[in-house]
Amino acid sequence: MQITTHATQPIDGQKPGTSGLRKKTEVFSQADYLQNYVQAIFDVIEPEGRTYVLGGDGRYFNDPAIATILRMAAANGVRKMIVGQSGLLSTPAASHLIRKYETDGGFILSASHNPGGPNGDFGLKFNIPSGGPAPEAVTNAIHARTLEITEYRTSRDEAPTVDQIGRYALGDMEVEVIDPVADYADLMETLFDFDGIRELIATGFTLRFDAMHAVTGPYAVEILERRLGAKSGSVVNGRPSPDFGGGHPDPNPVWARDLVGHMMDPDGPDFGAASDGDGDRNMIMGRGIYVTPSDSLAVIAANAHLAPGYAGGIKGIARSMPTSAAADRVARKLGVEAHETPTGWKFFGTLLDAGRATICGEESAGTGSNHVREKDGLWAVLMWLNIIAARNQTVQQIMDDHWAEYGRTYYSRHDYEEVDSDVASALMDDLRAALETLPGKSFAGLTVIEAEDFDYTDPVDGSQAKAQGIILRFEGGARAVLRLSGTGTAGATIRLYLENHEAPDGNLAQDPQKALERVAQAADEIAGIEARTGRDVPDVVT
Ligand code: VG1
Ligand code: CO
Repeated sequence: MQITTHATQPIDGQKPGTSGLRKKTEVFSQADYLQNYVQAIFDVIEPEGRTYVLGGDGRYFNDPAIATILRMAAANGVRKMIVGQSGLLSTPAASHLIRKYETDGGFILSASHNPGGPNGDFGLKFNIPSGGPAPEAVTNAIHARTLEITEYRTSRDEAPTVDQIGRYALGDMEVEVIDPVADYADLMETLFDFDGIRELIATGFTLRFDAMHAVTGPYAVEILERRLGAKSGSVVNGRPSPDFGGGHPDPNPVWARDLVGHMMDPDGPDFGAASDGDGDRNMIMGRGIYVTPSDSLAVIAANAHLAPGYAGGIKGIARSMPTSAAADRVARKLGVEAHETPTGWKFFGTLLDAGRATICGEESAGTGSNHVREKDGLWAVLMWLNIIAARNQTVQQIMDDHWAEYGRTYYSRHDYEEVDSDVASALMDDLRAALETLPGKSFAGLTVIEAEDFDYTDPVDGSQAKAQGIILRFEGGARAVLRLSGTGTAGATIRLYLENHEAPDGNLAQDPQKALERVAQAADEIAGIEARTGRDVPDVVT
């Protein structure tokens, strides 16, 4: 095979964030940008003779990026690439394929819930042989390599098109194009009681799954409609589109407003769900009720044993630090380990590998288990359907029972988006500098009892992550967390996470925003969000 070596120069800013490298599409598609980054990955992972999985969420620039990566893989000595048909793979499906075929890792093209299109975002994430996102040691090495890169290699031959299933050659490299859905759907059948769910649906239980024009459409049609018998049309917006139908494929009450409308209709479906661009997030709703992701994690952990794949019980629960402590209460009751990690799925990998966590979750609509090494939107949907079928209860009844047993942890996240980066950094810096002075002081009638920056030491491999977010604890148990997003591509996003626990005999039927009003006010007085950003309301409330 003929290999071309291109001279290139380091490009600034190729530093992966919470989940891979994400940039504006126009940045990612500029000359040498993708190539530099991919070569930096290859320079770090020693690809000769190895096999990788490749696919993406189908957003704009997915196709040319697939072709570029195939040509570079061939030129870098890769033995085989396994590619989803039409370049499609959801993030959890890619993670599963990496594991199932015991490959050496995978390349996932997605900017997840960020909008797509020429004016949207693009992203690339490298996953390791366990199926999980590369840990920081690897992503740091890749970033370091981008700063010293002088050339990249690519094949002179064009890459095969990946629209048809089959085996192709690119020089000495094999390109195997596979059905992106089948392996994943088969895995789901091993974990959940498909007969039970099918029966539930056969008795008239209705559901609506909004794929938000993103990658889960084909997966949801196959699993929910074909294998489980939901009536045709239960999956809406199921055709992946390069710009997600002009929408924002983020499954939360703001961006999935249409689904919320259907679920709040007294004649609406019994169950509603949505997923994000790359299929790793989920939103769960019942008729008349939205389940916050933190509660969903707790309910799933408490009921996982009802699903065949988890019938032996769970070994531990891991949640990201900003996620509410609702799951910790479940862990305590079950007598299993509870872990609190920094934001981002990559921090769950060691715990899952070591068998110290079975169920993991994040407040950002991410839930999953040890079946793959990514969060998994449809997995969460199927887990809920399994729980509903086994308990023979509505979503509302399940939540009421859960709160009656464990109490209710009111929770909300307020996002301030596209804030001037300098203003956001100064806000965090000043807050960090003031931490020691806060305990004992009162704000909005709430006294701070503890104020700290979250530092994490991985209990399995001892790796450390510092300054992962500011935690403010108040007398009476309320908590506020502040951190800056690591997935945005324009300015900074300040995330303010709020929670307050109500005991089982307390008022379990409050409006969460009301229940959290004082904590929000106290956090704002402490951090000066409104004063510094000029924003009096958050852009997104979930
Ligand atoms: C956000 C979420 C985080 C999630 C990450 C990737 O990160 O808060 O919980 O793991 O997105 O999810 P950040 O740094 O913006 O807060 V996805 O579905 O965008 O890959
Ligand atoms: Co995602």
